[in-house]
Amino acid sequence: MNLSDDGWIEETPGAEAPMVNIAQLKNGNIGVNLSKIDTEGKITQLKFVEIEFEASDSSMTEVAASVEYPGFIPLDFQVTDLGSGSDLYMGEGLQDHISTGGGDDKIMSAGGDDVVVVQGQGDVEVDTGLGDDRVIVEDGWSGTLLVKNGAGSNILEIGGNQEDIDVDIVDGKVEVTTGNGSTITIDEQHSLNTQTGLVEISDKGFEYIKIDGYDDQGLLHEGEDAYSTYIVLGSNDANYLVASQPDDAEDNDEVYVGAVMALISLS
Ligand SMILES: [Ca+2]
Repeated sequence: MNLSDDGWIEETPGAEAPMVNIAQLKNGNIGVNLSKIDTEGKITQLKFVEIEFEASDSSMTEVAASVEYPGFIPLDFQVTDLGSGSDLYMGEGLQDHISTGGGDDKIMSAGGDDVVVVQGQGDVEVDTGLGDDRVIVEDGWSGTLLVKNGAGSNILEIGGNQEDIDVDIVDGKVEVTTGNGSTITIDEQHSLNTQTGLVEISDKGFEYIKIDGYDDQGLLHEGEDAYSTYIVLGSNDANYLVASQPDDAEDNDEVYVGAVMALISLS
């Protein structure tokens, strides 16, 4: 895009078209979402901003901003930004977007396709409930995180440099040690299929963990070099793991299946 002198944005021929959605959120604030559409019609999420409008003086305040809103977002999320203190938060049976703001938080996001963003520092428990939920651990978070999901297509994203991420099974639970030594414990990631005798990813587990690619100097690969790694978590048992192509994976991304013994089927 080029910025012309009068402030209008002219579209560069052949470039990806921007798309802006503006809608009122359920908490009364205004949600503004920016995404782009490539020449093949694929939509890429760029930025979401929540704005509080004060009618008495027509002032607008940015309440929250994130790149991480998933995909082409419906703007009817119930958006909640918790503060830096230790919060106990019970979501509703609809689409919650909850940011912890740090602290020893306990989040129950209940039904709906929820997004929970874990931030700052603290010992956090997240129960996403039923639905296709996404737990995003922000770059810079430290502490302990215990995640329980209900049934659904659940995804875990871990921000920051995770080139040295470590995954282990402790007392039957998956324990992820992140690049800064924090631990993420995942309850009921695996379940035994009694018919095959093989251990599978349970419907309460994460379909995959998404991390971004960093270079040898510890810098995030950006632009054309940017890529993400999708980790499908096996266990120490004989596994049957299905590594389906993640919806948001692109050409240069890699899907990594981690297991001691695994029968792998790509679909
Ligand atoms: Ca908090």
